[in-house]
Amino acid sequence: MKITGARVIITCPGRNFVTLKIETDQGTYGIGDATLNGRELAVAAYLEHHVIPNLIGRDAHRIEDIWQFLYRGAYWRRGPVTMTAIAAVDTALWDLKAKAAGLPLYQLLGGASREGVMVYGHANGADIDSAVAEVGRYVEMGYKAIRVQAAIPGVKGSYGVGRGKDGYEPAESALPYETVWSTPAYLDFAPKLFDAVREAHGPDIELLHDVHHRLTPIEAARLGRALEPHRLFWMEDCTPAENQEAFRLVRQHTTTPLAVGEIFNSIHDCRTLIQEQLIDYIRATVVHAGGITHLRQIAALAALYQVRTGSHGATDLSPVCMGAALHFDLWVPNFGIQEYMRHTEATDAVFPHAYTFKDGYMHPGETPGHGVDIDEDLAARHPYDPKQLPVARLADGTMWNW
Ligand code: EZ4
Ligand code: CO
Repeated sequence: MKITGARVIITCPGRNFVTLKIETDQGTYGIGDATLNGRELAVAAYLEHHVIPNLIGRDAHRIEDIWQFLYRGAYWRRGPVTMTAIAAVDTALWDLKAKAAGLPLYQLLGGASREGVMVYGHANGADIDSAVAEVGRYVEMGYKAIRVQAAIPGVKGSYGVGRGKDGYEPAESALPYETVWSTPAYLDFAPKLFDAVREAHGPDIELLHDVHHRLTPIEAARLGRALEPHRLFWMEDCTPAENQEAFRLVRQHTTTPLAVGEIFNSIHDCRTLIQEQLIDYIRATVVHAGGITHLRQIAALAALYQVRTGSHGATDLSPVCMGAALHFDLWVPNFGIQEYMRHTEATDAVFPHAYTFKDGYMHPGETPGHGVDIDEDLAARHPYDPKQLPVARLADGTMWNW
């Protein structure tokens, strides 16, 4: 099964997606997600100029060797752009191999370890009451687990909350929208939000919350403690994780479970976090962490330390990543939960897929491959629209972590 061609397809059905399509001499093709929110063209250029010329003529079955060639062979290792490009190749090759075998991808990984993949949705509110109502809407849709975010009073552009449009999509303008961050206002507000949600919806529903890298370790420890009575499923990205040792301090002070990893691209980003059992869930994804080939190494390391997976699944990860992630999730022994932020109808139309949602669980389907396709004619009708993620500043103007 020789690779005869590879192309990058960029489309914007409401938001930007980058897809790699690899074709073979068998008349088959595989696709992989290559979307890096706000930095799409960097990955596209890396693929077009530096990766695709290396693929032509290779045996598409040699997934591991191609992965090693692109990783070791590049000399300049790791980083989000490189690892997203490698992930796109890897995902497309797994898609091809599974199609060649006539099997859904999860069967090649080792078969199903469970009947369905528990997912969590996003309930966002402009205030506490609307967040509580939004949780109710997700409960009615069947979700067993729900992430809750609400606008902090007096704080411009709180993370995770839409600003008057349908659906939350943070990359909303060509140049970054400037938000303001106030740690004192947030630390005062967050426990009140979860008081109200637990009071309205009871003890059974699983609740999650994303701090989005905003706190220092000691502030994160304080929030974790304050939220212990609300029994969160996890507190996410409570402090930046470039310094993995920072989590030692958080861990010493709270039993609230911790999740980290949506911006990680390598096993080395989380080695200390996992080996010292500083986290409970690792959120690395197929698209940003080197594809299925690398993510399964991360998951295997995590399994040794009872750390479970909780892959990122925001709308900037395309349905192609979602499909591949669901195959991974159905197999991976130490699965925890999968994020599922629903795509728009326009996006789903460009990416027809076999995966389904029912009663809080998803299934990748039984279509050979990862079960996600791209309608190229429709994709071509949605040209690229440059958008970047917001930035955050403190009240005095100091740049902060968005
Ligand atoms: O801000 O994917 O848990 N989900 C998140 C996301 C991220 C976006 C950035 O592109 O934190 O909403
Ligand atoms: Co997050």
